Amino acid sequence: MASLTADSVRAEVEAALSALLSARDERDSEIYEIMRYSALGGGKRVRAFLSYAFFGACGGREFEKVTDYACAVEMIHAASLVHDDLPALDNDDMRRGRPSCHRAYGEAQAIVAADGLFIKAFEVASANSFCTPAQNAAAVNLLARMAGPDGMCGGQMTDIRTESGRSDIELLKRLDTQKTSCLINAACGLGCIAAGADEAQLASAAEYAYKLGLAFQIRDDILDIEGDSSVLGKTVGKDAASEKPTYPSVLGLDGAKRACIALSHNAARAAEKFGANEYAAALRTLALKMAERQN
Ligand code: GRG
Repeated sequence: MASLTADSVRAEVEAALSALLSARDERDSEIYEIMRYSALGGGKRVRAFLSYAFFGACGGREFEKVTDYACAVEMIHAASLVHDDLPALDNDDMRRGRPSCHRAYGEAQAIVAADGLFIKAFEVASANSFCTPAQNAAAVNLLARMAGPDGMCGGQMTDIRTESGRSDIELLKRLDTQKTSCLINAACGLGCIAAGADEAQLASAAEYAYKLGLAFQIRDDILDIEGDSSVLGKTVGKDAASEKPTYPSVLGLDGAKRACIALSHNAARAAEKFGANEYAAALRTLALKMAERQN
């Protein structure tokens, strides 16, 4: 990779995803078609970018080492969006500017294709031929812990319970940390693992990830109020319609914006621990832009 930009990461990761999500037997073409619809249909690739940037910030230079790990995180993320859009969860008709997966293919097909993506991610991370078996084991372990019941799935379960309910900032912080920051932490940590980072670097990456992830989710909630559906590629106003507790509903819109800015500055400071190289600079810039993102 010549230089690390959002476009260069997107190109690398989407080419790799396309290769990884190709049916080996044409009788399996239906599930692969639906998995490709969900994993290749747009998306900012923020998580993949984080894997690449942490790989570089920890001294890694052969970026092919991190590609399969970045793809694994993007597959889990895509699977979670498919499930999140289902009628039993957020019931959203639009995702990434197109009909959500169940609207395009049917509910049963969407559930199963998301299961396929979720599990394919672990196959891919466990078999990264550019990393050692010990690195792959560490990568799979981190992914499982961050996506599972103590991470993203646990956060989603709390989210279901708190719908239409009362909330406070501590509950919301825990919920959003699990639902959103944990997978972002997996993305950052996998970049570190691919680069052979030490425990101190992994801990600094986690500090960055948890701050950035929370800022990311708060901005998501703010955009649900004042964002533009055509720019976001999804429906807006859903949180208010379902009376779902969010940072803006608990802190007010201005309070949520202040919290988002403070967290993005804290994340930028955490990135300073990685020095003055271009990758650490990209991590700082990403954090500082978080409070302004429009999609
Ligand atoms: C079985 C994999 C699986 C998951 C089940 C449904 C669920 C548990 C978790 C949902 C978690 C979720 C949707 C959290 C919200 C995270 C979030 C802010 C998503 C939006 O991410 P962006 O903006 O999306 O990066 P793009 O489209 O740009 O990739």
